[in-house]
Amino acid sequence: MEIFEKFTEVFGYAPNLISAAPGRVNLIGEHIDYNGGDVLPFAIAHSTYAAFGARNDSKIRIASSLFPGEVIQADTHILTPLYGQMWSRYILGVFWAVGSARLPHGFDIYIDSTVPIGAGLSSSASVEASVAIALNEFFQWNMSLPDLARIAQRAENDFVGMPCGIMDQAISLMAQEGQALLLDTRTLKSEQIPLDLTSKGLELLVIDTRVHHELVDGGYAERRDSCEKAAETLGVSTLREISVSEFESRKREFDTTTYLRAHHAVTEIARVSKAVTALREGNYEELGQLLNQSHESLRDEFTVSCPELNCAVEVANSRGALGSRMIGGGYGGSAIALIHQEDRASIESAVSDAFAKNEFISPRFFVALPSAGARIIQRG
Ligand code: GAF
Repeated sequence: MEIFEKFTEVFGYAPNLISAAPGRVNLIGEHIDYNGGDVLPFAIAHSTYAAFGARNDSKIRIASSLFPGEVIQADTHILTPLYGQMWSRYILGVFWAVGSARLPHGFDIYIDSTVPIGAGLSSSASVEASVAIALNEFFQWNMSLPDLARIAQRAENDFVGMPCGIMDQAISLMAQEGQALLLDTRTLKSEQIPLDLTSKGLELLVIDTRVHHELVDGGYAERRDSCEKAAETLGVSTLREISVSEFESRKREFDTTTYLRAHHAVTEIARVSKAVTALREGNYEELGQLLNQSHESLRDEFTVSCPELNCAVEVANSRGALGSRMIGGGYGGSAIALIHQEDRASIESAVSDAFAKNEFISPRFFVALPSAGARIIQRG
């Protein structure tokens, strides 16, 4: 295995443990995980791989194929938020969130990843999940997957400084092959929902616009604030607790921006439940319509889309997709299109042509298949 050799080359000895954790596609339920709603993500095959070698002191050294030549040095006893280079914070943050009292010693760590960075496919959470699952295994903590997800989220919120919800960490840890995860983001109770598009002649095409987003900056936090403010105005703890009709009836209590952002959230929460019904009934036309409505709402009300994502969605739909939408935090990254398998080549070429015509960077495509969650792949 390549990561085994890479670790050995950098640190001069063989690793004790190797873990893997996937990126994700969110089928529907965008910007809902910090509003207490249900979300419906699934894991993709692209994963982060992490190799660990136990040390006999409290030091941590981290190297990665993504940043060749750099070795980040830290110590489990003196970690403070924002320590280290940006890329290493997703790893160090998990150590910090676990707390030095639980860490008898440090590690040498090598990180490799096939999850495209900044593509809205949750590369950061896959790094956190690969570290959380490895530490849990190494020290035999027997923590539940939802508890590990909370630790990983805390790392990202308080060590990296990105006020994300829990969806990405939870799906990376809790995913099962062939299933989407219906996740209640308040309780982390979940249900696996079979997602077998292939046998229906369908597939989910991921269109990576290659426009890179940076979620640590203000847009995400601002939208989260608007939703929280709206919940406060309504006298509820999260927007999940308010129905669409009740929300509409109190429209006058909000300024336009807050209204639109919160309107996206309450309608998107309702769409997730409709999407689960559509999936259970095998009603893919309806699922496609819900993806389209989700995109329109993210584009026009939540305003987190961008010209490249809108172009991908419009062209895919005009070439026969049942429905399409941007996924993830937005401002770039990827879109998904629910398509008939036989349309894939023509949709890919039409989207590529439209991108070229608009002078956008060439997009990348892959078909997303619901894959397994975080796991230990080798013990030394
Ligand atoms: C990002 C965040 F990390 C998630 O928590 C979620 O809010 C998502 O954007 C939007 O649904 O991936």
